[in-house]
Amino acid sequence: MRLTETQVDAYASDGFVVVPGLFSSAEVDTLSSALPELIEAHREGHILEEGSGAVRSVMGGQDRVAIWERFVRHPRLVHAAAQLLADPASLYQFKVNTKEGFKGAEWSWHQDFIFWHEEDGMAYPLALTAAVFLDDVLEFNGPLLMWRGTHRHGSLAARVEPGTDWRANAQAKLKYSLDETTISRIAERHELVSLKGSRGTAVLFHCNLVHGSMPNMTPYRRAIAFCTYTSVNNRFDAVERPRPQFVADCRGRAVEALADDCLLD
Ligand SMILES: O=C(O)CCC(=O)C(=O)O
Repeated sequence: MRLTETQVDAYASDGFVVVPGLFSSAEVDTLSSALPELIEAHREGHILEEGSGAVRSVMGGQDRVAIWERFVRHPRLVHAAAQLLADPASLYQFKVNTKEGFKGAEWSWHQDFIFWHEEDGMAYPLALTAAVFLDDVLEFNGPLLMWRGTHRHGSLAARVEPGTDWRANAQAKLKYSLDETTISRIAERHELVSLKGSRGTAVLFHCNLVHGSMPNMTPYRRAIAFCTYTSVNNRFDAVERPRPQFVADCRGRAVEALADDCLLD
């Protein structure tokens, strides 16, 4: 699949592009029904919600469940990522954030690149994430909130929470988050967008886009699968405490895309 010129332009100016119906209902059914298997098969990748102990995120584990391995190599994702990166794409991170009904907590305001730069030595912001909705994302169940066009500011100064455990990077209070003064300044110049859509919708967003999400106060789960791709020409510098490869794959190997019907056969 190739994105249209309009979609490429939207990504360049807004820092994200929404592609409704990128995956069909049958494809999402397949993925959704394989989610419990992924969660069960890859316990070491769990991040739990504070308090309830519900699974907040499962990081990696795609190599343990065939359908998820096919998903990260799906040509609609891999080719779109390569097109926007203008380079062959390497899979750097895969995760599913489940945001369970009544239990899913917020994700504070942040940019992604600073995590990858500080924790994994990613040299350049040549990375994007494809977020694929596994559930209908409503205005009520904790949609992704994005400040349009903020990727153009580069890395903004983040507040740093102490801690070395990789799980702390993904708690409601994130390790590198943006403070109220920074967000208030952003609000003067940028529009805030809430990314709602039916299951199967995908959003591709730049690694310096400011984003977050609110808690899920409803009974409706909001699971989203995130595949982060980086350019094979990006560089990773050595870091003191490398994170597990299922959290950050820094090998820079080009992903070989599969056939378009790989989720259905
Ligand atoms: O799942 C969410 O609501 C937000 C996830 C997010 O911001 C991230 O993984 O960078």
